[in-house]
Amino acid sequence: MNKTRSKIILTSLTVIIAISALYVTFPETINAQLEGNIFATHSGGTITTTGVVIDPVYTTTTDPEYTEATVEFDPMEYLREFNYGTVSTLPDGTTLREFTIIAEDDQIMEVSPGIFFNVWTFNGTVPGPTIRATEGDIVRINFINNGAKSHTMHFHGIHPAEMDGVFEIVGGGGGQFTYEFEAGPVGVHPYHCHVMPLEEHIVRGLYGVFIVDPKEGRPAADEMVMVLNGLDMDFDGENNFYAANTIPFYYQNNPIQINTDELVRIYVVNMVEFDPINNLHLHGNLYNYYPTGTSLVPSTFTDMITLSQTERGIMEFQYEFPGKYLFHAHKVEFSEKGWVGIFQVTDNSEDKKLAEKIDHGS
Ligand SMILES: [Cu+2]
Repeated sequence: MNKTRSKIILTSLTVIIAISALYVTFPETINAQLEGNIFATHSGGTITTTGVVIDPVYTTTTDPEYTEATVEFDPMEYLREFNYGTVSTLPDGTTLREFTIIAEDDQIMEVSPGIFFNVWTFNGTVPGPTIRATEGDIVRINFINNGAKSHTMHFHGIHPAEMDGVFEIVGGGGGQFTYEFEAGPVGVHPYHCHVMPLEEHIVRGLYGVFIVDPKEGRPAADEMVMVLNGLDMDFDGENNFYAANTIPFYYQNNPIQINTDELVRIYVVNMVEFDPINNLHLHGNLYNYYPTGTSLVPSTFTDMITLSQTERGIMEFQYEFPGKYLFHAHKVEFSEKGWVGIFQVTDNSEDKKLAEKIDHGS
């Protein structure tokens, strides 16, 4: 017992002496570390901190010019942005839609004021771009992996085994793979990286939405995409923030503008990892819900759906009364940690009547 104690004391003394010797030898290095590190902020400014850095491999720099790896992401833009690809017609008359998707795994995103997170991205954002095609189109994805780690693109849907993005690992540093398949079935599907450890490759941000429209189309609507996601800031296998489209509280602080008596269609995909379920409650209204969007007939008329990982569907509704309406996870922990937003409903029927009058010259 006494022997062990003296060993501990001796070891501690050795460590203290070693550190002191280091300070005498390299005082400048240690002082430089106390000066703090500089971060580029979302608004283009910089902050300096000596605080704990969440991911020291990627987030520290003393170069004030450092902005290259900073993610610029606007949830309001993402909400209604659909990518139809470069369109051409194949000799047999089929529509070909080509997309280039580039994976990176060293980007910094300011997910909340002053809170930086090392995200992994498809085309520079989390989620990646919303890829959209019509049933029967040929979708060709030119995938380039500019990350340091291996990645793939795994689409949910129907396609040949070698297009599944699981066994054909694409190496970092410029590895390439071309995914090509017929778009189907009709609906809303996730795509995500499928390299192990899968949980990490997903939770860091390598996912997005793939919409397959029916040939006959859907009725005209104000269309949006909402990816329900979470951020595990301290890598303990639990989410610290939740959101619709990545930035906690974004649509509460920046309400989504919609109109009375106008059909709203939301493609919603749950990508929350770690927590087994998520849900979505709409205030002052109910919505028609189409699970996975595969049927053109809704399965239910409700104000609440429950979704497990990668479960998704299409919501359709319209508001009769103008005003502010919340939408949020009814799992209150999630809404209080960021997964909450507001629809600002405007009655523009008078404007519409006026516009019609002008159109008819009366
Ligand atoms: Cu990956």
